[in-house]
Amino acid sequence: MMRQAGRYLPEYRDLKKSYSFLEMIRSPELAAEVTMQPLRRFAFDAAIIFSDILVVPEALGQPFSFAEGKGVRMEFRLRTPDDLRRISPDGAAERLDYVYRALRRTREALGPETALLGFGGSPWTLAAYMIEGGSSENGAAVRAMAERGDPVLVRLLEILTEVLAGYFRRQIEAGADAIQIFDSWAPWCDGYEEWSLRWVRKIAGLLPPQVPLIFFARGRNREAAALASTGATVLSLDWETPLSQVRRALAREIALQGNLDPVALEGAPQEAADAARAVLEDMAPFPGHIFNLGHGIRPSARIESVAAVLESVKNFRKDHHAASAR
Ligand code: 1CP
Repeated sequence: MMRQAGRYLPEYRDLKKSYSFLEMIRSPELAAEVTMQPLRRFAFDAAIIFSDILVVPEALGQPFSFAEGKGVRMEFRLRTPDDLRRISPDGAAERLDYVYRALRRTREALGPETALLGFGGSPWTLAAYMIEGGSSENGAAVRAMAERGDPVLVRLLEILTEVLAGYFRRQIEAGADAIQIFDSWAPWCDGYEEWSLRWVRKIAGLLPPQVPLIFFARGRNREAAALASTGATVLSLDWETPLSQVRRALAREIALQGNLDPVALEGAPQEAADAARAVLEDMAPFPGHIFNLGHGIRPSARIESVAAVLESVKNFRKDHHAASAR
């Protein structure tokens, strides 16, 4: 449920011997280096900056740590008006300066042909981490607060919305060509419009309209029309449903990103290439497809299979262009 950067690459695991994850994301030099690692091996047409969604709660005053393999721990749980006074939006976007510096470095290192993605969590997903106090099985506390319309949750969502809009604007100024919003805890949200979508829509309205906004809402492929109503330019989808099925349920103006099952990269190269081709063929009749995994790449992905998938995508495009030129 998180992205995995280059954990499938030996050069990433080497760096990991000298630095912790948090040291790497806080250092613009190391974060840029980790972002570039896969690009040196593979001709991807986009890179996503190496960071984490939890840097935003930290900038608000709620630090976090990782229990290796055991998920996230926030320094406290935010549930009462008193807890709310422990965080502050003032200067939060500025405190994330190390992310903007990492973006600037990466933007300079990438060629003009390669897009750079900035990102952040949705207000709902970040509120869930902040209220639960870290990783949680079922989001019981945040769900209960939503259920009773708790003003602490409403205020927290307002704060997160404001800070995220500033954070994304600064990421764009620092060279991000597009922004991806991760709503990883969408599955916990009853009343999705009220507790998640309307906040994402507010953020979308505060960003420059020419910059693509990619929205990933885990487990919500079937509500694609509602996701599109946020004003996102692209929906990033998991592999629960074929993209063509989502496409048919939608107006034409929104692009779809996805949705190869990341497990396919653990298999043999030929099988991985075939699985990628199936995703491409499914969407071939429609405009506006961005090929991607349906979720983050896994540390157990095989390098040869990543290469085979990339080859498959490049060949498919070539064949397809040749066919339409005829
Ligand atoms: O060394 C390690 O163990 C660190 C593993 C790791 C990595 C590589 C974490 C911890 N975060 C990341 C990077 C990351 N996370 C990126 C950068 C790009 C990339 O790696 O390719 C991005 C975009 C994220 C986003 C993220 N962080 C999400 C949303 C993504 C999604 O797919 O739904 C979430 C939920 C997180 C929180 C997070 N970060 C890390 C973990 C273990 C978790 C989940 C904790 C939990 O809920 O139990």
